[in-house]
Amino acid sequence: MEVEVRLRCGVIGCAIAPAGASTGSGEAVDLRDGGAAFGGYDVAHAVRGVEEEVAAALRGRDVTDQPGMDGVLVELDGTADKRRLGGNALVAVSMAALHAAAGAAGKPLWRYLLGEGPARLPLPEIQIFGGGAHAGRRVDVQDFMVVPVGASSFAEALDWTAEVYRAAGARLAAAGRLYGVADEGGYWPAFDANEDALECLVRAIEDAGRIPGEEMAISLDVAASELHQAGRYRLGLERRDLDGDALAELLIGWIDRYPIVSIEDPLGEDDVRGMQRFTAAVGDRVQIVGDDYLVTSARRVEQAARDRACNALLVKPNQAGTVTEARAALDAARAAGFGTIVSARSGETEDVTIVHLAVGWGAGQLKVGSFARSERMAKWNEGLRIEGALGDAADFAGRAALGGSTPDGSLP
Ligand code: 2PG
Ligand code: MG
Repeated sequence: MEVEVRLRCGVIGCAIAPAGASTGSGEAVDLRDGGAAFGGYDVAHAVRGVEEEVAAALRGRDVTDQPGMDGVLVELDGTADKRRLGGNALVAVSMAALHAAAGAAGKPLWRYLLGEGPARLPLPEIQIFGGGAHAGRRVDVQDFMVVPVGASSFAEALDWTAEVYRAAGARLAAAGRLYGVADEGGYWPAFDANEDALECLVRAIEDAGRIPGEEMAISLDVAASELHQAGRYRLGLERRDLDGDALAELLIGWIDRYPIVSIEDPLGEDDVRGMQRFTAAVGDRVQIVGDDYLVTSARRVEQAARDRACNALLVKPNQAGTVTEARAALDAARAAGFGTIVSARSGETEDVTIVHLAVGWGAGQLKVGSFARSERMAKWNEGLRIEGALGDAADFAGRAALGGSTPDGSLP
C-alpha cells in the first residue's frame, strides 16, 4: 500500500508499507480485505480508509509536527491494534508525511532526522540462508545471517557480504543443493539439520577469505514463536519437540561452537521466563534481540528491561503503525541500554525509508534480508549513497553497536 502526502508548497512525500510473514501477535494489524480476490490480501478497504477518512483528518495540518499528525492517526483509528484503518495504511501515511517534511526542508530524510550532528552508518545484518516461515519451513531457524563486525565502513561491510553470499552459493552448488532463494533472497536452505547451515556459513566466511568471528560473525533469528505449540518447540526438520530449557540449551551449544554475536527471538513471544533465563545465561556474550517479543512497543521494551529479558530491540515501523510510536520504542530501548536494529520485513518493496531511519535515528544496526533481489538491494544501495554523500565525514557503527557489548565493542 503506497501513500502520497502533498504539501501546499508542491512537495510530495511518498512511502510504501511493508508486510511480515512471521508476525508477533502484538503487532499493529495489517488490514486486508479477505474474501476470494488476491487470496484475501487486497487492500481496497485500507485504501478507502485513507482516501475517505485520513486525508480529511490531516488536510491543513503542519507536516513538521510528526507527533501531532501521528496522534491524529491513532485517535482516528480508535483501536488498540489499529485494526479499523490498518497499521499498513497508517504507517504508509506516517512515513509519507515524514518524507514530505524532509522534502519541504530541502534535506535528505536521514539528515532531516539527524540534524547537524555527525552521521553513523549502521552495522548491517545480512541473511545468507532463509528458513522458517520464509522458506516453507524447510529448516526451523528463520534467518541465518552474517554481521561484518570487522569492517571499517558500510561499503566494506557490503563488499565482504557479497563475497560470503557468493561463496555460500558456490558451496551449495558443489553439493548439488542450490535450489534458488527464499523470501528475503537468502539461499533456499537445503540442509539435513539446522546446525548444518551454521557449519556451511562458517565455511563460506572462510572461503571468502574472512576470519569467522573476528571479521564476519553470525546472527540468527530463531523466530521461536513460529515453533511454539502448547508449551513445546517443534523442530520439524529434526523431528523433535523441545521444552524451553532444551531449546535454550541447544542454542547455547551453538553459541559455544560458532561465532554467533546476535540471536533474535530465541524463545516464544509469551515465554518471559525463558527469555529471562536465556538472557541471564548468555546476555553478556551475545546480543539478544526482541522482535515478536517486543513488537516495536515502548511499553514492552520498558517491561523487558525491568525483566532483563533481552538486550536489544528490533525496530519495525509497521509493527508500531506510526513513525512516532516506532521512535518511542527506540528511545525506550536506548534508555534501557539496549542495542537497536532498524529492520525490514519479509514482504518488502523499493521503499528505502528504514535506511534513513537507521542513520537519522543513529540506531547502530540495520537488518534488511539478503544480498539479492531489488527490494533488498535498493536499501543496501541507499546506505551506500548516504555513506558516499558523507564522504570523509562518514562514520561506521561497527561491532560496538551490538547490544550486550561494552562501549569499545568487545564482548566481556
Ligand atoms: C523478522 C522479519 C525479517 P517477518 O522476523 O525479523 O526477517 O521477518 O517480516 O516475516 O516478520
Ligand atoms: Mg524476527
